[in-house]
Order: sequence, then C-alpha cells, then structure tokens
Amino acid sequence: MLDTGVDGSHPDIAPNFDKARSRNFTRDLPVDDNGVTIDGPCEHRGCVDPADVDENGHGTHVAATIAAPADGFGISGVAPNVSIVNIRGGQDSGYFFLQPVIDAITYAGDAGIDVLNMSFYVDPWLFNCENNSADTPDQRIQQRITIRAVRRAVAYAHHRGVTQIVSMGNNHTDLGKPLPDADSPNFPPGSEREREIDNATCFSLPIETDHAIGVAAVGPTMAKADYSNHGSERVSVTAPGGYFRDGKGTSWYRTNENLVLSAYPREVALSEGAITPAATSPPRAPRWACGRRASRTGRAGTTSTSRAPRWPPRTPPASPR
Ligand SMILES: [Ca+2]
Ligand SMILES: [Ca+2]
Ligand SMILES: [Ca+2]
Repeated sequence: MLDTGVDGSHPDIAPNFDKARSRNFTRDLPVDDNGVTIDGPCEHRGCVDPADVDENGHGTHVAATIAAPADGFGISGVAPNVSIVNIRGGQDSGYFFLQPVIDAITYAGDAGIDVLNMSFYVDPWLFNCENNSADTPDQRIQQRITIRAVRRAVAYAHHRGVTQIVSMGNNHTDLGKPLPDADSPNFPPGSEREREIDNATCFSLPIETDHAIGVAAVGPTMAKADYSNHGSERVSVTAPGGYFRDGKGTSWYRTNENLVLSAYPREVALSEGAITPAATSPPRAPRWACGRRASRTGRAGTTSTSRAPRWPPRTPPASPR
C-alpha cells in the first residue's frame, strides 16, 4: 500500500499486516509557509508517524478492501491471503508529495514487493506539463522534474518485478483527451487556477506512466462511476469503486449499499465523531466509504481516488496507543 498509511492494529488488518517491511516516508507538516493548517499537530515524536498508523483513513480503507482476511470477522478483501506492507507516501492531510512518493516506489522495488497499489496523484499538479505557456518558468521546471522522477521510479520498480496498480483518477475526464485542469497547483492551498492542457505533453502521475495498470471505477450496475476517469488510453481494468448515485430511478439510488465499505482507523473515526468511545461499529458510513465523497467533491473511491481529500485539523487521538 502506497497511501496515507495503514492502521496495522485494526482487527481486520492485523492478521495480514507485515510490520517488519512497512515504512513511512513522510513527515507530518503541521502548517504551510502561510500558517495554513495542513496535517495539524504532530501526534508522534519528531513528527514522524510509526509505520503502522494511518491518521487519514484512506490507506486503511483501501488496504482492507484488497486484503482483509477471510476470517469470519468484519469483511474479506478481494485477496484475503496476501500480506499488507505499508509503504507510506501520503500525508495525514491526504497530500502525496513527490519525494515521499518516489522514495516509496523505489523502496517497493528494493524490498521485493509483488504488487504496489497507488490510489492517488502526485501533488500539487493534477497534470504535469512539460512546457505549458500558462505556467511560470519555475512551475515548468517543477513539473518536468516530477514527470522525469516518477517515470524513473516506476521503471525502476517495474524492472525489479513490482506490478503497479494505479487508479485512473476521479475527474470524470478521458485521460486521452483531458479537460482543462482547474485543480493545480493545489499546494499551497488556494493556488489553483484553470489552465489549458494538452494530451501530448501533460501527464497525470503515476497513472500516465508506461508500467501502470489503470483501474476505473464502476458501480453495482456495472455503469461507470460518474466521477471516474476513463478512456482506452489508460484503462486496463474496471472494478467496484463505490458509486453513490448508481441506480437512478430505483429505491437504492444514493444509498450506502452502493458504496464500498471497509476498515477504518478507530482513532480517526473517534476524532470525527463517527463513533463514540463505547461503540464498536460506526453508525454511519465513514468518510472513506468509497464513492461517498464523490457526492460532494467529485473525486473519491478505492479504485479511482486521485487524492485523499484534506480535512480540518483534528483533535489528537483520545488515548495514545
Ligand atoms: Ca500524523
Ligand atoms: Ca475479515
Ligand atoms: Ca493522456
């Protein structure tokens, strides 16, 4: 799992969790240079989270969707007998910055990881352009570096035998004919502006690399989830991704049954008020029920999450682990 971390203590993760090989390549960033909250107060010494925590929720959700054990408890993943290695490159806030992502992909190759799941895009550019006249010289350099670095890391892992599964993204766009990019740069927050992009020289990463197996999201009716990116340029397979608005005109339109429900870190659910300390199961679908966020932001879902969204600062965990 190259994601926001994995809660290795979760009972539907723990039996399959490989703590020895897990690593965290991120450091919590409490605020940006403008004082705007990013990850919020650091929960752990040195602002480095242990490699068995997930203070966002997305990584744990995806990990259990893939590999929760078929043990009569909770859920079963689609591959319940594999082991889960957390190679974290995503912040608590859901940003995936270039350096930790490169470190994690490279580590996957070095550590002999069989399958790498990447359900995000590298921030701050939804599309990295080689030389877009809409960008400043520094921004062009930053994007060219991103393209080169991600391609190189992905190729390195590929040549070491890592199968790389990558979400198509959640912008309802054809990756072979992309719409104008209105989401970049998304860091620091508020920097976004709309710019024209072209398919020949602009790339969403890591999906638009040579070795990515691209996954688009479908709902229970097998209709494409409205948020999912698409197009034969990049799609290899489709898979359930949660599609809250599937089944329009039926009684299950906009119901939780359309979502993908999975494991969720207890501390995150507590901090959001989704559960109370005495509760053992959430009374409502948590934030990372796949497809749920799509109803508000247009981008979420296990197989199609371009980026875990950012959240207001959370209170620290109720009790330290
Ligand atoms: Ca943290
Ligand atoms: Ca289970
Ligand atoms: Ca393309």
